[in-house]
Amino acid sequence: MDEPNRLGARPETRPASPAHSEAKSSEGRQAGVARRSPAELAERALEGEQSAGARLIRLLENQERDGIEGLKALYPHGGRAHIVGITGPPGAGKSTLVDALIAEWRRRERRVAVIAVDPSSPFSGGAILGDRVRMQRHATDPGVFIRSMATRGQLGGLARTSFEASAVLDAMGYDVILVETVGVGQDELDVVELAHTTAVVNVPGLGDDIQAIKAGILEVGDLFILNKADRPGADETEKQLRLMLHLREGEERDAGFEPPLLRTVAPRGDGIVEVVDACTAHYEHLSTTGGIERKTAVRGHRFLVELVRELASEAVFARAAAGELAQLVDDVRARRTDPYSAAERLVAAMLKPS
Ligand SMILES: Nc1nc2c(ncn2[C@@H]2O[C@H](COP(=O)(O)OP(=O)(O)OP(=O)(O)O)[C@@H](O)[C@H]2O)c(=O)[nH]1
Ligand SMILES: [Mg+2]
Repeated sequence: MDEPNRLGARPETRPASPAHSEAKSSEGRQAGVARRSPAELAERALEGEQSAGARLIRLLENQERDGIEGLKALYPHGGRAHIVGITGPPGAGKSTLVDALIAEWRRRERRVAVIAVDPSSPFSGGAILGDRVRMQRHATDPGVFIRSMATRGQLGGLARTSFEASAVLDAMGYDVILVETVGVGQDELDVVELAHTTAVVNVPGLGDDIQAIKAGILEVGDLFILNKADRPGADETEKQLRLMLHLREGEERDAGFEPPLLRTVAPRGDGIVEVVDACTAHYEHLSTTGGIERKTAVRGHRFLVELVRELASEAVFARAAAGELAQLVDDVRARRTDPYSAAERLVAAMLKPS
């Protein structure tokens, strides 16, 4: 490392809060990491220490203060990673594709991080297990970082945790960050907003369903993958997809870039070189047309607004004495006042100089 102390912070100056010590953590080898201050974690993460990055991501996932402090220190170092979203229906082969894509990007000497999001199974963790198994061969490669996370259904869960995790991984110097998510509703659209490049995965035999499934996400794909091209019906599905892409023409998200449709057989690695080439071409297109800045600004705006909302409401409730809140709830219940007036009073109380 040429600049061993890029953060300019002395590790000893920020003792770890005892509240955050992970005595009950089952990951014994992380015990030392758990005792580190946010500044020290950030510094180690910048030096490429994966366990420090993993620890920060976990703190952020749990919405702990130390995670946010660490991210503040890391944030200025990011902005170089290419974030690629991989989305598509359950079982389409996304994890198998990601596994093959890691191998190809590694062959090109890129460092790769993966965030596999499972929005669907809050309890079983089944898909997450699947992700781990499929990407197992990369687990010991120091140039690869794989993190699975469940959103547990909380509102904006994916948007927030994947934004924060990708900011950490970006600062850590990963060249490519792959974000895998099952194509369901809002989570999928969140990924689109997070990623520079969105790959939409399809499989043969979706038949008429394809119309319904693709209605929303067809517009947002930068490239389309027809995986399981070894399965019957691949030609028919490709024909349908091409027709739909043709209908979409002229309303491309990034003018001048025509989203390719690529066939893959992920377990064999067929078509993977072409997918990586297409991702790279899309990123280059963005780079030369101001697209990176545009996307970063949109994402930054959205995240900033969300944070202001959160901080402002926290401040309101912190200022409202517990008794005052309870009184207002009671007034609303008894219709002595209405919820609008009650909310206005709480917010006005916060805005008053203390
Ligand atoms: N025949 C064939 N099978 C494939 C292909 N790609 C993946 N599979 C198989 O499809 C199954 C699902 O693959 P996954 O990679 O777990 O799919 P996924 O989209 O990540 O699944 P979820 O994360 O659970 O939504 C596995 O049994 C894979 O081996 C392919 O190109 N051809
Ligand atoms: Mg998967």
